[in-house]
Amino acid sequence: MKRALITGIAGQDGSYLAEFLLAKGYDVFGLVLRDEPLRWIDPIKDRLILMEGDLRNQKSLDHAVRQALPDEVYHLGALPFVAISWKQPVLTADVNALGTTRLLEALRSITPHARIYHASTSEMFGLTEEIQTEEGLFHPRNPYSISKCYSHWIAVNYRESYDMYVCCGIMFNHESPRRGENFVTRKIARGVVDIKEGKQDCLYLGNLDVWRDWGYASEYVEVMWLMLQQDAPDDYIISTGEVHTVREFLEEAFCVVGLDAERNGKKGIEEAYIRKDNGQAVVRISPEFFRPVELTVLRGSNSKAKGKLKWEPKTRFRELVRIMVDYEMQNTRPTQSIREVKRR
Ligand code: G4F
Repeated sequence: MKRALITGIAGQDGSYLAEFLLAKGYDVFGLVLRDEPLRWIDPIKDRLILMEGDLRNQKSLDHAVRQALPDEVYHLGALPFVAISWKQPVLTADVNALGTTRLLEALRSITPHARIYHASTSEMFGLTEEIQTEEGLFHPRNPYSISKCYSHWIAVNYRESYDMYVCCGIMFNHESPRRGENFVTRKIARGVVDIKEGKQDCLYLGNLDVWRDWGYASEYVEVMWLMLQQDAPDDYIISTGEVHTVREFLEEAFCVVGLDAERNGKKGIEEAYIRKDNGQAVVRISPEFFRPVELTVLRGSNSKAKGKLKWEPKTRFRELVRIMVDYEMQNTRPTQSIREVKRR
């Protein structure tokens, strides 16, 4: 039986990957923070070997690697929220950049032959309107993506310096019902369902006219595994190649729940979406959700992954919106106060 170690196992990608590897017969070890919510891995918790650890603590990583003695390592643990990274730039760098280095150091000294997947991100491309390939230049525009550029390059450097099998998956946005509630897709999916069910009056959003290449997270974990089954390590973009705006996601979500609302006012801070049946505003724009610097378009070419790994995404945009909204409709929540809703 192969042994896999996953950092960030309790998150969206970690939980899908753990299910995938268990189905393949792996012994799956996972690193979790003390008091981390384990909701998504709860159904499979008894089949996992969970270890407490923190990417800021070298000893805990050494211990986890010694316990797991992994054949494969999936390094997904990170502080992933772009907007928060401006508020916590030092913590972001410590966890994402130095945390990766600490993990690589543990692996280099304890299991140098383990195959390693590193979760890199499309955010590294930053200021660009082009469709990106693996050769694209990086121009990161926030503390999160700057920390990720460091962790990407240190991962590449361990491959080149020590001949370790390290692959970087440059992941474009990938979403699912397990997405954190602060990310815009989940926030919209939850919000429109709560509005439809009368539990929330209005959803507050930021810039609706940014374009993202949104894939379905549950399909993206297979390709992480595929990267580690090749003859040689390499880096790959993982994306759909298709872009849509936040506005399109919102309007599609309205369609799925059957909410008839139309835009009122000029696009931007003054606009609102008004419900046709009662004239109430169901979406307003709030400056607090705008970022100091925005990435207008992020779009990736997945040709290399298609060609070399024989992988391609199946779930397209409209289906993804439906999956996320359907999940919220089937998992209803108590009514929230307006203050709680605005804080998200
Ligand atoms: O859902 P988001 O917060 O994701 P973002 O910033 O694109 O980052 C995600 O994808 C990256 C891969 O490209 C990962 F590296 C990263 O870890 C994370 O998984 O925001 C998407 C877009 C942004 O342009 C944002 O300005 O939606 C816009 N937006 C508009 N209103 C909003 C909101 N974003 C959030 N979170 N909340 C809003 O109310």
